[in-house]
Amino acid sequence: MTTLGVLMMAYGTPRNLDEVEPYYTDIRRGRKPSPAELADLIRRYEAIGGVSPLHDITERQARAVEQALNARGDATFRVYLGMKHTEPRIAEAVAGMRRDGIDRAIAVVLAPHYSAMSVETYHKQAREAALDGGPMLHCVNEWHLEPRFLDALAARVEEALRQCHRPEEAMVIFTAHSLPARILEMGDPYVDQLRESGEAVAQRLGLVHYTFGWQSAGRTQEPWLGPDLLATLESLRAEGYREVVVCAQGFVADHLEVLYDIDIEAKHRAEELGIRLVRTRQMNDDPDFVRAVADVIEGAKRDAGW
Ligand code: FEC
Repeated sequence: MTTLGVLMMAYGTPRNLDEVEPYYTDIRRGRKPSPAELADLIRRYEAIGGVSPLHDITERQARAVEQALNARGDATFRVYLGMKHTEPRIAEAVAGMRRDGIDRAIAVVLAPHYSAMSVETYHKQAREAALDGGPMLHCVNEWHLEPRFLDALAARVEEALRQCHRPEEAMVIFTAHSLPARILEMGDPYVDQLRESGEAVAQRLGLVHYTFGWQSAGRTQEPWLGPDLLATLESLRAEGYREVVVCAQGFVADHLEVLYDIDIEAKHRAEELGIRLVRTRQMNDDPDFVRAVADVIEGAKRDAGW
């Protein structure tokens, strides 16, 4: 049986506080942050314990998905991990496949919803790295409607609602990373896809009270998609809501944007407003999520005719 490569791509995170500056510079495409911007980001990492757990979680996700795929027995898969902003880089993962004689690979990003400003930037790096000698890549653009992913989201929302005093009166807010508002003029599918997965979860659970919110907008001059989660909390309070469930459906792991932006910043604002905020459990390397990603990869293999 020949081995099929899986290029699993994720955001990456600094492994210690000294790595925050080069990381931030990379995110800003080579522009160094100002001392104040850097200090603010370091402060946020310190608030979650100094480092983000994202790197460990991503590695566990990759190992678990490889095991799950190979346990199915239809083909042999080898997963290579490539990060957008830290080591091991996407290009290194592609070079590793070449060295190991892998000639075909499924490329998948650990982010379910497609945008030209997110998922496409990973694929671009992967395609450029593969130009020089392969492997041949089959890129998965989106997988936000993968049934087992929706089931996993629904199970987590249901679990969070059970922690509410009055679940039937709580508002569920589906959040995702904001992006510059100019994606709307570009005809980008990101916003629609977030609605689709949120609606699908709401339908599975028969939710009456649910809405959408944006989080973690970048600190740049241009307008970003809104309303921000903090503003959403304020309007919900004005409408009389006292309990909310925040489901960060655009992220699949615990990391800074969840552990700081929701667990510290949004919870603090909610408390000030007299709202109880319950966050849904992230996917991490939970078996139900691992199965969902394995399904995505098997589906892509079929689509590619491999
Ligand atoms: O735990 C960690 O250390 C890393 C968490 C992390 C994840 C993540 C995911 C996404 N981002 C997306 C878009 C942008 C855009 C900009 C931007 C900026 C930052 C900064 C940090 C950061 N992001 Fe991120 N993002 C994570 C962390 N992100 C830190 C810089 C400081 C700040 O603004 O807070 C703006 C770039 C610019 O300035 O030009 C745009 C999107 C995702 C979700 C999809 C994915 O995972 O790729 C979209 C995790």
